Amino acid sequence: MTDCIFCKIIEGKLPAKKIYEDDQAVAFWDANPASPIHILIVPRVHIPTLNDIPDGDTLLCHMGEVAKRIAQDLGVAESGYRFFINVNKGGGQVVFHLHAHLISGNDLGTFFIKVAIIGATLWRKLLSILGADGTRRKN
Ligand code: DGP
Repeated sequence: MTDCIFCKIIEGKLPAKKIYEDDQAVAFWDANPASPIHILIVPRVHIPTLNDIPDGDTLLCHMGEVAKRIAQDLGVAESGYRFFINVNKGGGQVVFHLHAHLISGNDLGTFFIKVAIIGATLWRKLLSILGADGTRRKN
């Protein structure tokens, strides 16, 4: 596929921070990381989505093995990581060259959402105690 960015990365026509490669797959750091560790494991062959892998193909198995190996190399195999594939637009897939995500480390997005929820809850409680939100009954 000439206009596929992952094909171009695999062929070395576009830059990427590669971390692993073999005859079947290439792995590189995600350009828009969701966590401190965010690696994409990409088969060399252009397959648009998971749905396009023929039954019985061992490619997915190999991608899992690559993920395990990278997780070990990066020291997160024991502490833990996520390994997943987005499938089609409804599944969050943006690049239509099959790839798996390996994600680990602090999830700052989730952290800030939790802080915001706790902050909003405490703020509502404070307003309620002060009677500033109109919920406190006046005797
Ligand atoms: P997905 O939503 O599953 O299709 O994930 C696509 C990922 O690919 C997304 O996390 C951002 C990443 N990405 C997109 N373009 C590039 C690129 O040119 N270089 C690298 N390294 N990653 C890219």
